[in-house]
Amino acid sequence: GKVRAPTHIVSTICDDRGEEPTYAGVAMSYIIESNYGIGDVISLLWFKRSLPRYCTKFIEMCIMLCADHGPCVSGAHNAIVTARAGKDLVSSLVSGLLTIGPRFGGAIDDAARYFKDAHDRGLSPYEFVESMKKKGIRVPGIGHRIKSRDNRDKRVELLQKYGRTHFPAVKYMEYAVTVETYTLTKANNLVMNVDGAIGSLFLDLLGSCAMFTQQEIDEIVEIGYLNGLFVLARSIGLIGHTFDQKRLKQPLYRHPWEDVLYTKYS
Ligand code: Q5B
Repeated sequence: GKVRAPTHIVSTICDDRGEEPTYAGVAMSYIIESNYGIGDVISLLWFKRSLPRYCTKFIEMCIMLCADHGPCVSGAHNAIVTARAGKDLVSSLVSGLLTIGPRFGGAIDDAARYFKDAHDRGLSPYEFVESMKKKGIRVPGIGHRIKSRDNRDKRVELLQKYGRTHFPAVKYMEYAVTVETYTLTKANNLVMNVDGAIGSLFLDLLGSCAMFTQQEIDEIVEIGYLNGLFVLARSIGLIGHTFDQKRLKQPLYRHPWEDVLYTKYS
């Protein structure tokens, strides 16, 4: 009989061998003719299934709301400095992307992990936050440099409103709200941030749309899919900042001496 040569790569999301590529088995022409959006494409390529419209709209909201947050944030700053050093688009983009991590934009997966664990173990906000403090870990999804109790993050409000209106259940997001209520007793800027809103609401999406088994949810949270939403979204803004600097023909950036404390002591 025929002997199948062993393959070096196993791949399950996109098949390009036929007349047209398929995303998780769905043909490209069907995707276009059925008016699929970017949320549908993400659900096919990342989650390998077609999610209901309220879920794909939520994914699209995350992408739109996180696309940019001005020139002063870590990622945009890096992309701007790199573009002004005369580097190309890809270099400017990746230099911005490399700042995404536990403090900036990349706290979504950890927010989902910690909120899920604390909620499922029945910890009160006090028990959860104080146990994190004892371990010396900042609560992912909580805190912002410029947002505060009196200057709420509109993106968080829009996401919460969408979840409360369209999701069958929002227990993780409501738990995160109770955590925020507690952290706000400690400092005014310990609000739920956009990472916390997306992390907690995505848990609710996964748990309540009846499209994922518990094992699949645990795997998504463990692998860490959700920072991908911020990475993808913010790439749009970082590319925009790069074009902006080049269009404006901005010169090489040099940080002013006046803004550096030169000292021998720390
Ligand atoms: N404290 C975000 O800190 C920030 C605490 C906390 C308990 C916390 C901090 C943090 C968790 C990571 C997170 C996503 C670094 C943020 C984003 C996208 C963005 C960005 C943009 C965009 C801000 C002062 C005191 C200390 C700390 C305590 C702070 N956070 N305690 N849990 N979570 N959060 N990141 O203001 O006693 O003095 O030692 O790490 O979720 O990235 O727009 O800019 O779209 O681009 O610099 O929105 O919260 O304050 O670090 O000096 O802390 O507060 O322990 O207490 P800050 P720090 P103490 S959204």
